[in-house]
Amino acid sequence: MSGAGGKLKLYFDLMSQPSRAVVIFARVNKIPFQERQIALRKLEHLDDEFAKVNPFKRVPAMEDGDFKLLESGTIMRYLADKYLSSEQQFWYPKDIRLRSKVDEYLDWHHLNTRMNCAEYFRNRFLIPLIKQRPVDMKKLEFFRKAADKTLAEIQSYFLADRQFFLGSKVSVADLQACCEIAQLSGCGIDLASKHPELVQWMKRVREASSPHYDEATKWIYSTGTKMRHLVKEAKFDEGCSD
Ligand SMILES: N[C@@H](CCC(=O)N[C@@H](CS)C(=O)NCC(=O)O)C(=O)O
Repeated sequence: MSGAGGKLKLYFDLMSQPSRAVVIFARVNKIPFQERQIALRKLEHLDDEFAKVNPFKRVPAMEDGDFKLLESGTIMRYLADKYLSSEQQFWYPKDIRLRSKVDEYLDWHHLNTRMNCAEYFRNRFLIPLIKQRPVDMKKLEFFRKAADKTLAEIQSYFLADRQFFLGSKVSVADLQACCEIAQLSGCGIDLASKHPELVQWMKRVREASSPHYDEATKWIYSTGTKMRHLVKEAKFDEGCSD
């Protein structure tokens, strides 16, 4: 029922990894919300009007009546507690141990998956295209290695040999992680050769969030392919082996 009435408003851009997680989560769980698309490429996040919702000028953001909230992980947890039925509660379980495991990942996410994967993406594609200059290989190599380590840690610690982080059921932690990592695979970065189990897990997260995962993620696959092509065409990627 996204786009319909109701007092819940989500501000997002589907090109943004944390925005995608929030929107997919709300749509999969049929939480009614009004869409407020904020186009980053048009710098709409810098508008004064949006600053009234998020003074830090970032997406996603949420308004539920007169209550405003920032941070994708926090927004998903708020929505889960407020809107999910007991059958849907597995996304953010009430059980204190399971819930703490979701929180553990969501805290870890920012300085690991988010920082390393997003910086890898920015240095490999976004910065060369915006600044019209070759990839800074030293920086790229730093974040490529850091992202690789992060992915290995997700595999060995958070996923281990389970289907999802919590076991047999998907949670907001899987979705948050997967949306960030998809930014890399959307740009043609090969994850399968080094992290085959992670790729299988991403498929499971996608299936558990179907069809909304694909709908929300298709943009990064089409734009990512285009970005890779433009960086290559401009010969900004000389020395890149990914
Ligand atoms: N920790 C925040 C990150 C939000 C964020 O960095 N959003 C980016 C898009 S992915 C943004 O709005 N960037 C605009 C800017 O920094 O100017 C969350 O998880 O919600």
